[in-house]
Amino acid sequence: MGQINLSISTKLIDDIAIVDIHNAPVNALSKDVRIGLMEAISQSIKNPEVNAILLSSQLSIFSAGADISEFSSGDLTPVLPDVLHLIESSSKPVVALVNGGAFGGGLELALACHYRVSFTSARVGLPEVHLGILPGAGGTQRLPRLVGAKIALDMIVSGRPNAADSLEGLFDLVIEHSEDAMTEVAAFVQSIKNEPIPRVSDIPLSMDDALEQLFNDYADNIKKRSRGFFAPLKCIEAVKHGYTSSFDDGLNAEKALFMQCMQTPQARAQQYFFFAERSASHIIGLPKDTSTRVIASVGVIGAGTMGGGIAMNFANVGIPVTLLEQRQDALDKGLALIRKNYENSAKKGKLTAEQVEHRMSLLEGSTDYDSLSDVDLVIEAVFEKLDVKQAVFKQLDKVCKQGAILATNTSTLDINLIAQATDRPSDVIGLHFFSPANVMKLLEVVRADETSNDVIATAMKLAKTIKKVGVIVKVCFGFVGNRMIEVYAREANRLLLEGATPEQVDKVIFDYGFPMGPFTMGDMAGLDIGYFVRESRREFIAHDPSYCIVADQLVEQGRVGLKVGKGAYLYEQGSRKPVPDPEVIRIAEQKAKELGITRRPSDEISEQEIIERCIYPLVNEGAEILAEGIAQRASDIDVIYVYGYGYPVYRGGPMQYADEIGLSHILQRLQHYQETLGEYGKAWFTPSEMLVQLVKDSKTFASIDKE
Ligand code: 3H9
Repeated sequence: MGQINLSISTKLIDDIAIVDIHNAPVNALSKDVRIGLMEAISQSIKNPEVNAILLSSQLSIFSAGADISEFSSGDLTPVLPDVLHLIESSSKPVVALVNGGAFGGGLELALACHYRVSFTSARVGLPEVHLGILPGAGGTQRLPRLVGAKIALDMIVSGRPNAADSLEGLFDLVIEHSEDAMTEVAAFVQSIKNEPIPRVSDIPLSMDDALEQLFNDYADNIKKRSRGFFAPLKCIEAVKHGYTSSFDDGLNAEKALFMQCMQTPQARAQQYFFFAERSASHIIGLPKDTSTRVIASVGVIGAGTMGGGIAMNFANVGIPVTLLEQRQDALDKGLALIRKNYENSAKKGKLTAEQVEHRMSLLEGSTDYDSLSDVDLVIEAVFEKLDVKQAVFKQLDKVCKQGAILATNTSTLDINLIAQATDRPSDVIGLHFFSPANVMKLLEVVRADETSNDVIATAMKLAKTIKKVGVIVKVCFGFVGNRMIEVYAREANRLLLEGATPEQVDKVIFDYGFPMGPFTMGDMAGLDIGYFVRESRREFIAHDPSYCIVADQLVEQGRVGLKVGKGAYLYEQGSRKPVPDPEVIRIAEQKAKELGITRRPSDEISEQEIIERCIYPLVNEGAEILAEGIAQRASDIDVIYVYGYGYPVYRGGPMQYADEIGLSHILQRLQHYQETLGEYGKAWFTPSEMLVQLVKDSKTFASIDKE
């Protein structure tokens, strides 16, 4: 007994061997842990003084499962299923003490033990599906034997964690985490040590008509809900195997399906994204011990859709908000809209009536700037015009207390110029929320030249508090997300002039995995929004007379999208379903003629060309953004694209997608369009120098992120 290796230690208490895992921060089941567990269990089985084994954790989490960073390394021996086999076949009873979270392989480890005890506070789940894989250490075979097919499918296919005490059949004992807890656990182990050893794999499973129906319905539903994803259907297949074959055959089927998933680009992308999301919170050059400011109250200026959505984020986590508007009627309208949103959530069963009232009670309306004198943070969400925002910040500088953070929700403007309207530019930062602000997970945190470190650290921490993913970026037109979306929208619009139809482009982009194509998205957001942005920078796009010219024409005709029933599509009264409109094609034909652009029949514009024209320029712009240091890393750009723009996570984001299909291919296709699209190609398809250099050096975006 003693220290087996750095991650595993054992001690003998009476006749119970306690095997402790200690692999901070989350007890990932890394190689060292697997080796140590095998050694500790084998020793305990051989030791005549041991009558039972208690597997526990020295951290507040039981285990986050397999070490995801090892998946790409190749050397996975001893493999986790072998460790679990040793535990399950042990001649002495093994009890898992699930003291905190048990996820993926962590839960599978507990499932292979003969008994499971948990604290009521523990949460457990099999989140492998979010990594593009399925549970590969027996989870698809053992979990259904304890909780039944329906709950097992729900857990494995959704990947969502559950409270340990909500899962009947999974635990033999669930106890409060009190001072006496360990005495209770010890008594439990003593009570079972001489009992015949129960093994989950011995529980029989068999198929019947009702189960067959359940599996079929589940698969039909998932095909729609998880469009484009490979792993969810494989999860169902693996669980189903358990009902039609022996335990060992089921394990073999699980292993084969696990390997099949693991080898897909989706698994690579989703595992990459897991780490991308976590890296985003690490800010290069920001000392770890940077202090943060307390944000106990917030002011939001502008009670429109954006301001209201922003305010809801804070009310949702119990932070009081003062919502400021110029006029009482606008304020009343804004507050009524927020109430309606909350009541809609209540109707769907997501909130109780009391929660709605509590959240509304945290929102106080005001038309007086002085009411912001004591708040810790102000976020303005007023009209997107520099002089309007500067006037707001001048006013804030006068009324806000010292130490308050002054934030702008601008999506395109120069925050340095906004900060200069105050005498405290170090307190000014951009907090760019994405619409609908109470729903979208992304928060672009924009550091201006003089923003202080503690303001940045506070903003990043705040993002977590309001359950957003904060990504730090620097100031440039549109920051990262909107700067790149300009490129994508430009190209989609140009394709219209060349002969494609809105529904054709939208279908290709939808099939690629986005929730909707650029024309549907434009109509939903309002075509006037993009128009205002273009109006603010006509001089920068003047060299391309074709630039979004159809969209401009639509706006000038009042066709600003869904809200007026027509934009790039038509909408019947009360319907959100886009209906193709020949008038849009006519406008495109006429504009193409005026500009001397040769049109092609739409069926001569291939799906591949649409992808290359819309997605590859995103990659090129991303490379420019990296070269300019606007984003810290390529993976931050991907996080922005997945959480802010609905880029399919199973492709990892534009930069990971580019790495996956090869940067030299991207470069070669950009050069192709640069050469074949005449003046237009020369204007917009010049490859970024960074991309050219990466190809020359045989590097990838991921490789430079690691440098
Ligand atoms: C699996 O088990 C496969 C098996 O079925 C079959 C095998 C044969 N590996 O999220 P946090 C790191 S697949 C490696 O910020 P939190 C993370 O990167 C696995 N590293 O903390 C971060 O590092 P850094 C199935 C991991 O408290 C640090 O730990 N399991 C792993 O907000 C803290 O993480 C999962 O998918 C890992 N498994 O949340 C669970 N997990 O500080 C994945 C975390 O350098 N993990 N790290 O940025 C989670 O969901 C969350 O991390 C957890 C804690 C809820 C556990």
